[in-house]
Amino acid sequence: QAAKVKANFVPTKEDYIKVYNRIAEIMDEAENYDDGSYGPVLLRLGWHASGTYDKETKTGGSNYATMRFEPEALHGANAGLNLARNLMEKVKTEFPWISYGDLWTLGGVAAIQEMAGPHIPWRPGRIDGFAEQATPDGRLPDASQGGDHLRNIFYRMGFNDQEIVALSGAHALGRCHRDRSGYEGPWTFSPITLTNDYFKLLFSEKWAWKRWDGPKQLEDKKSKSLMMLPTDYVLVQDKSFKKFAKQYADSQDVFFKDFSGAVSRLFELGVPTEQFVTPEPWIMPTVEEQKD
Ligand code: DDH
Repeated sequence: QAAKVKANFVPTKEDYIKVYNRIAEIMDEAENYDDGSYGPVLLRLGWHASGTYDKETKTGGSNYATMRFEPEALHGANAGLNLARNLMEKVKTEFPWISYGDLWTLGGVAAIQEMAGPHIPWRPGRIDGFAEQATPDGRLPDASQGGDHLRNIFYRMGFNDQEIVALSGAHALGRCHRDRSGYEGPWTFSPITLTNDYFKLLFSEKWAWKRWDGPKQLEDKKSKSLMMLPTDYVLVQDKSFKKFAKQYADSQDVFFKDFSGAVSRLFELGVPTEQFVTPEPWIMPTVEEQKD
């Protein structure tokens, strides 16, 4: 594979925009899949590749794309992400010069931006690593747990309460799949458009434990078609989390601003600064913006 890459080829921002555009195209080739877009599952790939970071040992994170290797590929939290990795593999064959870490995080950026979210400042520089650099199981959040667990997991990555809440707003997108996580259903009525509806619904709806044979999850009493995980519901139970959740329910602009900052940082976890090709992250234009 590497032999096919011209030795002196140094990709520019324009080259990365081409990759972004190809990802955006593939995202839409999903007529018969879920809600009509692969965007949500691509975002989940970028997040799970990054969210393994441990600031104490400086291990994990998006640098080495170790989810390519077993056993990390088979960790319970990553169930279903083989689909997203396979989609990204198509892009990789067309642009063999991009590293997997850059590709997967750029996929997350494209997913958010093309699903009407804010710009996510992003820059390339991640390198492909080895199976030995893979992280142990248990670094990603467990949806059945409470506030202490959320804090343990996200403080380990270096995030604070506000960032935990902002990042969780990603659940405005996508859905749970019985055959992946055991949970079932979407969080919002518009799962392929990023909005602050996740926070609005947490406050506006009455949530009750779903009566079923699956894992403990909540459903909205009115439509019975939406869901919340125990870890989602904690955001309106815990006083500190609730304050930020209310701010985001009240203002999509405030949510977008904080979400953009937190995701940008999330996607850079574990990448030594000197590896980045530019001191300032780029703003990648959306497909729509490129038409102007
Ligand atoms: Fe998540 N998430 N996530 N999540 N997540 C699931 C789906 C999606 C948790 C558990 C689950 C974030 C935080 C948390 C997305 C993005 C992000 C599913 C369902 C579970 C379970 C998987 C399936 O069955 O297909 C928990 C717990 C947390 C937490 O404790 C905070 C964050 C921070 C993000 C992010 O992107 C920044 C997205 C998108 C999905 C939808 C995937 C899909 O296929 O649709």
